[in-house]
Amino acid sequence: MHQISLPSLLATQQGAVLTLTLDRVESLNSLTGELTTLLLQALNHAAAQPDVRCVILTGAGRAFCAGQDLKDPAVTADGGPRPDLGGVVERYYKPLALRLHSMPVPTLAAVNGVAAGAGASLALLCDVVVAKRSARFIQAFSAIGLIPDSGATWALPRLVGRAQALGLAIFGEKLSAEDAEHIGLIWACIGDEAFDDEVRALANKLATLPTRALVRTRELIDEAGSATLEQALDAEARAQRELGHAADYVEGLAAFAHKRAPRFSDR
Ligand code: T3D
Repeated sequence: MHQISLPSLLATQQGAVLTLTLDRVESLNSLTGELTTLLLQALNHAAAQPDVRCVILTGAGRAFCAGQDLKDPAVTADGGPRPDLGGVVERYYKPLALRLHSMPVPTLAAVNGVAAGAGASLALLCDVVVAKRSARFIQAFSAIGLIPDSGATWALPRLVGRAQALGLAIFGEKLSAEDAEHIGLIWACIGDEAFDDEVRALANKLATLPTRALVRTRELIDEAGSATLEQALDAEARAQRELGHAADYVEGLAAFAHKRAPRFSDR
């Protein structure tokens, strides 16, 4: 096991799985400019490592992430000039959201506790989202007079449809992990006791699957949301052509023929 501890972010690699743990426990892992920058750097680094085949995003302590640190001077007025929140979004959240959503490996959000505001947005940009039964999702933005950001206006309606997306965003109520699974916001709600083991098993599974095909699958499903059927079919043909020439397909066929587990290696 390889571990790097940075202020507010912990990076641990076990085999092909990199776990990035938000670590500002005293403020429920809320996000500062420093933490979002460290997370972006860690994701960029992971994207360039051929031995990383899955990234887990999780939180230390009892929370996943409470969103923007509302005590950070960058976003508080404190009697001075009003902060430029658009600038904060453009500088920190936009690059982070784009990086997370375009990782060349599968991403797994392990929502260990409350995920609020931008914390929930980041989780929902991961490929697979699982949550502890005791965790809660909160679109906390409307309570402070803001709109859902960090990709939430894009991800929410895609995940749960317009009616649920608007309801969640407008009322900002706590949504249980069980209900989040029920409405299709997340992949699975997992009992608290089994959570760590099941997250590890899921991540190990993701790391053994054909990385490049998984990433193409994410891209095609997201693009298809705003494509015609014909455009989607064309995009599928292009991707299938590429993957048909890749090593993982040869390996998949060989494994099938010899009745053994495949050992995928493409990135
Ligand atoms: O602003 C911009 O740049 C634009 C971008 C915005 C993106 C966003 O994310 S906006 C949304 C920001 N997040 C929130 O509004 C959530 C605020 N937090 C809460 O509503 C609650 O803390 C929770 C529902 C998440 C959890 O409640 P609970 O009762 O379990 O814990 P708590 O007692 O409220 O919080 C524990 C401590 O964490 C507490 O500190 P203290 O009093 O013990 O010293 C609390 O102040 C701190 N904390 C929680 N959330 C934040 C925070 N500190 C700073 N920023 C936070 N977001």
